[in-house]
Amino acid sequence: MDLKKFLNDRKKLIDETLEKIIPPENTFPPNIHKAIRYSLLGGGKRIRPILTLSAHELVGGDYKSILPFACGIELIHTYSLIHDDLPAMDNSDLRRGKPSTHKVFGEAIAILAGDALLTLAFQIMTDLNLFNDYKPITILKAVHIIAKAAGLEGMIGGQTVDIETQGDAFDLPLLEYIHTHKTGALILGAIKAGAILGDAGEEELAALTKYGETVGLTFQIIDDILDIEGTKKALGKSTGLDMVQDKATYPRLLGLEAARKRAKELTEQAERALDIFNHQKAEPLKQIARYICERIQ
Ligand code: GRG
Repeated sequence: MDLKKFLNDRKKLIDETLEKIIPPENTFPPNIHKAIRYSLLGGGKRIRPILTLSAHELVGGDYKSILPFACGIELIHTYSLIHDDLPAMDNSDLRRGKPSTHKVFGEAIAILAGDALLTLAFQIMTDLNLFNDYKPITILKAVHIIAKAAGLEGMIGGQTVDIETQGDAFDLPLLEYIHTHKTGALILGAIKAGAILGDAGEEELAALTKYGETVGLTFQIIDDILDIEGTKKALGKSTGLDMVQDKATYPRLLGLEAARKRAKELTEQAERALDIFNHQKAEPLKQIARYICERIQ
């Protein structure tokens, strides 16, 4: 399997769907619509919706019928990036290779664009068209998973602890709470929602949950490593912020080498979790796990 082509093809489909589901630029009021399009389109790896589509396919679903739902998760992710870049949060000037949303549109519009993306995501994930192909209870369960992942029990919980513990001494349990919630929860939620929409059986869902937990944590460990080793140009965002902001990160607790080793161990666990599936069908998710561990941008 050619992973690069697979990711590019899926990204293209996701980008086309995003373009269809968000309002045109000239919609009134213009500034917020411009800000939404600026932050959402033309950048981003789209890894979360790709994971949703792949988990859905792995349990026998047709990924094309959940494209808008998967894009809803990308909207939530983009909102989190806009808010994360604000001066009150990470205070970052660069995102996806461009000036951050608040740098171009001002803080008020950036906050509102984030809020609008979050609510629009739930509007899209509950669009009536989805009810032609999926049972209401299945859609409800998938939306519930995403709400939990994005909210207090997930991303917001993690972000809160991340911010409130800056400058403090930290240990592994605190670090893993931050990572599994701030970043891991939405990645895990994206995978579980795809599986649930595909009517995954209990064993399948447990395997994909283990996969999602390990891949989600790996994603943030690598993000921490790239904050030290990566370049602004390749990443399209500012680097070195973790050290300046005195943040709890894997490399700071364990050192770079041990952080990489932990990411590799987790990736092996992620791949093993998928052993219950047909080898060929599980290949995309296995390769995505390796890509997350080895990514350089
Ligand atoms: C509600 C005010 C308010 C703020 C919320 C929840 C939140 C702020 C921020 C979420 C935390 C966050 C942004 C975590 C970082 C996750 C991460 C590694 C982002 C980068 O993801 P990639 O590499 O980015 O997938 P692209 O650009 O490829 O989509």
